Amino acid sequence: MKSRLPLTLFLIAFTLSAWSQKVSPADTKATKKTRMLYTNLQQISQQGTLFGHQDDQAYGVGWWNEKGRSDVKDVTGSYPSVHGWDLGDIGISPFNLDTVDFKLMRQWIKATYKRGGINTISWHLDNPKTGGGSWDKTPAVKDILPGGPAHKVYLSQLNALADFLKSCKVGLTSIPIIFRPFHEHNGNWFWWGKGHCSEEEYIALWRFTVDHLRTQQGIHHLLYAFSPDRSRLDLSKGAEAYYYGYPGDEYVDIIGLDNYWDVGHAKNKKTLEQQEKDLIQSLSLIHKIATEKNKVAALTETGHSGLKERDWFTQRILKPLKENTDLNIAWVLVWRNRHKNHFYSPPKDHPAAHDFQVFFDDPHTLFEKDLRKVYKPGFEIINK
Ligand code: BMA
Repeated sequence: MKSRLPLTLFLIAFTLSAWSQKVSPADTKATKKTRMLYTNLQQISQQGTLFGHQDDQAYGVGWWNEKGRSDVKDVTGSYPSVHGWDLGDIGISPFNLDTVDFKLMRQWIKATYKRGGINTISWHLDNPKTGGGSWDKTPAVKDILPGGPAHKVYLSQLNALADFLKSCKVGLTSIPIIFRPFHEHNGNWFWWGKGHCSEEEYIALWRFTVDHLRTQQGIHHLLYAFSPDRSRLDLSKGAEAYYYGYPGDEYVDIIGLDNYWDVGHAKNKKTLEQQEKDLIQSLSLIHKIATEKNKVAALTETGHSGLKERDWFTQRILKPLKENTDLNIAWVLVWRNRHKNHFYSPPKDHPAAHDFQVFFDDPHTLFEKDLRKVYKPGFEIINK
């Protein structure tokens, strides 16, 4: 009889290599559902790209807090699959910096989870030293670290954030959340940004924050997203530029990027072709880093305010993603629809709505309706 040894060895090696490539969260105590979400995000990124929208259920162009409404759903019939929220002003006010009621936000986070969508939270944290907003650039990072004169103030803000995150539960299950603090830190517009603290201080702040949430607060339902801003990232320097402020692999799950620059930013004078090349280069950079580190890459913020280009979604986002399916970008998230001059997904009847429908119909883009079981083994893509 022919020996089956080579086949058995091959199968063992194959299983081991598949196993070793599976991502696992930086938090070794991450909950089962958080782990599942992370592995599913990795798989999703190999098959398509999720679509995300900030504050999608809270308001849109010309409406505020209408049950079940969403500008994205008004056009496509589906909610986005990724829902962005922001905890700026938590612990200080019942409303976030953009006047979203935190109680309602919690309900929308729960509803999203129950429908099978994904929640991600950013934090436009007020300057703990001055009480001014995130854009108050008075240097503060050094002073809020342990031993610093404003450490207590920061701790109380962080603990308020932790209380909210802990309250995001359905029954006994904590809802997995992608947490994206201190974003765009390579830019100089926030108090945690470049020029207002040293790189070491920024890293210390990130690590302190994550350690505190994990150890003191016992929070294990978070995936952590790191997201520098493309406009301040020199692509010719590649990974070296990306790693400015990188707190370490034990502190990051999502290799993110905010990129409004290569998708038609008003100040970007490069040709469309060059912008597209730069976008692809920037996504290929995060893809490469994520692959090397066995993590997941995402375009954590993008968009074109006011959508003056009618075919922005298909030409600026879908085309580059479809032509480069090996980029493995788990999601793209566009910013909020505040009013008729500040919105990123087209309201119904807007000239860009038809193109957004085409974007939605494309098999590559994944909305909430297209997904099942993102928190379970063997997630499924349906409807496409
Ligand atoms: C900016 C704008 C602001 C908002 C901030 C935080 O891009 O939308 O109006 O306060 O994001 O959401």
